[in-house]
Amino acid sequence: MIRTLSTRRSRVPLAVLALAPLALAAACTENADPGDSGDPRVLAVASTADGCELSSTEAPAGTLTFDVTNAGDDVTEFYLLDSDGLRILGEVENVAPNTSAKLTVNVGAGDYVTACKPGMVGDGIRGDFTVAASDDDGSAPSASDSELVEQAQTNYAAYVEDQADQLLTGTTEFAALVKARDDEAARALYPQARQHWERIETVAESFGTLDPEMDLREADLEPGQEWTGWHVLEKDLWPEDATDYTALTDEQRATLADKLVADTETLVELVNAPDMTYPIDFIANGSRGLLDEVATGKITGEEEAWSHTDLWDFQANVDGARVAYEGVRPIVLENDADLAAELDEEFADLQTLLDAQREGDGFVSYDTVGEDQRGELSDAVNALSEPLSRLTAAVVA
Ligand SMILES: [Cu+2]
Repeated sequence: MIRTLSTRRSRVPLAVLALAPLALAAACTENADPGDSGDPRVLAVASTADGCELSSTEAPAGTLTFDVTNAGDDVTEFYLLDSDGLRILGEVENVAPNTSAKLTVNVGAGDYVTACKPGMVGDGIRGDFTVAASDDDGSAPSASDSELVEQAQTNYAAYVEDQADQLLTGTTEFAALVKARDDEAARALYPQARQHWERIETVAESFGTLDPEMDLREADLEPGQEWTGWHVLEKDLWPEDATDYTALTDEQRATLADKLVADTETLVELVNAPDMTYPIDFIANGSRGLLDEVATGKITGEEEAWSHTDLWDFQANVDGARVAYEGVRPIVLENDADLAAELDEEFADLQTLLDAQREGDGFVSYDTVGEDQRGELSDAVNALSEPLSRLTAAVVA
């Protein structure tokens, strides 16, 4: 694993993290000042404690400039994300109160999501953004290879931070439910909170013991090793299939839940370290690594042995693999366009099979997925795995 990491300094004190507001629903509205130039590709963004207002929520394709003004009391960030809210196309960080900063990004026609993150923690205040087709297709023909690499690395670091922030929000909420013995709500939140972990699992794995402390499965416990993390609580929330199981005491639950939150805070600190970078080959290898996670842990149903929420993890690993791939795709397009076409197709095929297993806002229980369907999923993972194994060579070429 290649990573650069020096100080463990967080940008915000942990006490502030614990108080981060849950700002999910506020939407961007169109009542901010219009861009002063009258240019439809220049958008004004007003970030406040609980708002993220754009002068317009649509623009023509091409080079867009977001002029972000921070009218709140906390340092803020602004992101432009893909329509699924995962992959970051561009971001500005560290916008101090009463200052402004510009994000310039080439954007093609399509649906996107904008987000302001006052306090630089939590889920952010998200809204929809539409880019209409124009005579400019939003590609950046002049970008050199080194610029594409630089951009992919910056955007990937921002994606990891964003997922870690959302993981902390979800984990904090989950821990509180576990401690309060609100088991029904904890069971509902468990797979949702964990998807942010599974999307960046290969990054978490690069941080020494953090991964086993947070995500170790009972079957992988070594003699004498203490079992902590998500899956101990999973078993206590779904003890139905366990034999001779002794439920956790209130105190045991509290200790485990508090440790899970503390470990997540550590993860957030690590990924927010100012000089944390992910080299381009780390990103490409991470894409394949996440797909390997699917092949070894999710297809078999080993990851969520008690909750059977494996398909959520499956989807999250695939999300993470796809985001990493799409981030480096402009480089692949230049170096090996056939490989890009093959990967696009295999990712789409696998997604079609996963979509067939959706139920409500999630997925069916994995113990109801028959051998035939598991076999189909496994074949699609293998079909994607082969071209994905050639990704790193294509981006460092
Ligand atoms: Cu996992």
